[in-house]
Amino acid sequence: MNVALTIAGSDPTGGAGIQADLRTFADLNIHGTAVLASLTIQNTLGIQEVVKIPPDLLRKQIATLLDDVTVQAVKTGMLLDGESIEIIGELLKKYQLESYVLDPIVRSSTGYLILKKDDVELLKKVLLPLALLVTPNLKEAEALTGLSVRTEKEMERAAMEIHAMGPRYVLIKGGHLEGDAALDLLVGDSKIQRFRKARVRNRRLHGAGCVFSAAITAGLAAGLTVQQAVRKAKGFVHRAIRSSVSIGHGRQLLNLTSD
Ligand code: PXL
Repeated sequence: MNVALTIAGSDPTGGAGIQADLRTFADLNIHGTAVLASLTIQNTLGIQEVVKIPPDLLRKQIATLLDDVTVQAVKTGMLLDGESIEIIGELLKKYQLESYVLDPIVRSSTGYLILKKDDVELLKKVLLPLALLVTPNLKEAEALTGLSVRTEKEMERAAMEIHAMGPRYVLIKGGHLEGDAALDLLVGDSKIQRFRKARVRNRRLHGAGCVFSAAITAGLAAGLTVQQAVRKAKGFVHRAIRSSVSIGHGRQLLNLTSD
């Protein structure tokens, strides 16, 4: 059985976080394991509060699982503080987790600040060099580099800068770029690759970033290359966005039910 691990936050709406990651793994025929790093109090209108998991409990959850279970790929999502970042860095090394996808969440789609500036610096120092792939959106690319990232040219420059910080691959997601195509840029292996899909318009979504990085992690757990995993995940996310659903009064969620 191929096994993937998500270390992320709880989202009670099921649209993002651990809940969405596990459903994505299941949809892609991967057994999902999950360690809670944070929890949120939220509905589709936004986050009201975030709560971190005490560091010793974070460490014990990961170590106990990995002392027993072999995982083929791992992703991290919502991390709230430097101590969690340090613990995860230490354990990724200890258990030699090489297929590691870092989703560098800085703010929620509704604008709630997740990671403070000092902790973004720590994430860059500790986790970026351990990542096989990091998946910033435009705002996160700006937070990682201090550059403006609003055009295709600026995406290229930021991807190069982030690549120089140590990850094997960088995928900048251009979902919020102006224009008709959703363009993502993958840098690694001394190449730049472009992935385009027609943009699905007029959707105010929550959780697309989580589902994308979880789908890539599932592909890696199944033995795909980074390029293959990104291509397959992009198709998966595109379909789930096209059939996105409203369950409350705020943002829509990707449709992760199988048809
Ligand atoms: O989309 C980022 C994200 C990740 N993880 C959790 C979240 C959110 C956004 O709200 O709640 C748990």
